[in-house]
Amino acid sequence: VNQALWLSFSLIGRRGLVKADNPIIQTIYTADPAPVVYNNTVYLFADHDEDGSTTYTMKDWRLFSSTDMVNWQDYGVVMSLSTFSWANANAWAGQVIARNNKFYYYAPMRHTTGSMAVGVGVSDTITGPYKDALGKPLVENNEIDPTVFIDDDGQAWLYWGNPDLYYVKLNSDMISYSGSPTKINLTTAGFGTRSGNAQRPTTFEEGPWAYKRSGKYYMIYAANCCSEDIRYSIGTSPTGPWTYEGVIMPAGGKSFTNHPGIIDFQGNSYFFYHNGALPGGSGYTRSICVEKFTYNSDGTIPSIAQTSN
Ligand code: FUB
Repeated sequence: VNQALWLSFSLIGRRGLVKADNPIIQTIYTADPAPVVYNNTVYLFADHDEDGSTTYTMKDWRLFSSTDMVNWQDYGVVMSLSTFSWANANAWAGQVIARNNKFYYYAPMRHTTGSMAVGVGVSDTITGPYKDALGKPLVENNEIDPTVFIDDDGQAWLYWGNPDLYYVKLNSDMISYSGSPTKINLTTAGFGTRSGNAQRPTTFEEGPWAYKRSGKYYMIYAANCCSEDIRYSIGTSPTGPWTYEGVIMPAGGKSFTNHPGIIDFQGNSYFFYHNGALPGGSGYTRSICVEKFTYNSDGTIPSIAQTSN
C-alpha cells in the first residue's frame, strides 16, 4: 500500500460536460465504483481485479479519495475476504454509508457454503479498516450488488440483486433489518423491455445504485447482459412504483459488464462507471472512469458517453 500515491487527471470543460483523462485509477485494475461524499471529500470505494485475471479474481476492496476530482489519494486495501471468516471468494460490488458516527460497508462475497451473500463491514473512520460487523452474512439468497440509502425520514433501505431486485428496511443499527427481503416486481413499464430472453423480460441485470434527489427515487442499474449498458428508473417511493426512463450509458468497450455510481459534489454531478480501457484491460481487468453531467430540468438524466473504453 502506498499511502502517499497521488493520481491525477485533468478536466477540460466542454458545454457542461467534462472530459476526464479516464480511467481515473491507472495503477491497478478497479471495478464497480461506489463513490460517497463525506466531509467535502469524494471517497471512491472500488473493487479490485487482480492483474492478469481471465475470470473474476477479486480478493479485496480499495479506497481512493479526492477533494477536487483531479487528484486522487490511494488508501490501499480497506476490507478484504479475510475480514470475513465465512467468505472465501468474490469480493464484489459494495457500497459504504455513514450513520451512527460509523461507516457501514455492504458487500457481496461467496459464502463457504458456495452461495453469494451480503456481508457488512463496519469502521469508526471512513478510511477503515473495516471489520466484520456480524460474523455472518446480513442476507444470503445467492444474489449480489447491494446499494443503500437513507431516506429523509431516517429509514435506511438496502437493495441488491441479479437476476432479481430485492430490498429490505434496515434497522437504525444498520446491521439488522425488519421483515423479510422483498422482491421488486420487475415490470417492463418499470424497467424496460429486453428482447430475446424469456427468463429476463426486463432490461434490469445487476448493479443497482439507489438514491433520492429532489423528491425522486432513482434506481440506476446495469442492463442487458452480456454487453451491459446502464439504464435507470424513477420511483415515487423507495418501493416504487417505478417508471422506466431509458439508457444513460450505451454499451461498448472491452468489459462486458458496467456498474454505475452517482454523486453530487461541489455543485456538480458525476457519473462513475467501469470499462476495460487500461492496457491489458478486459471484462476481468477493468478500470473505473468518471464523467461530469447535468441533470435535465425535469430530473431525468442525459445520455452519457464513455470518454475511453
Ligand atoms: O465485479 C463483479 C461483478 O461484475 C459485480 O458484482 C457486477 O456488478 C459486475 O460488475
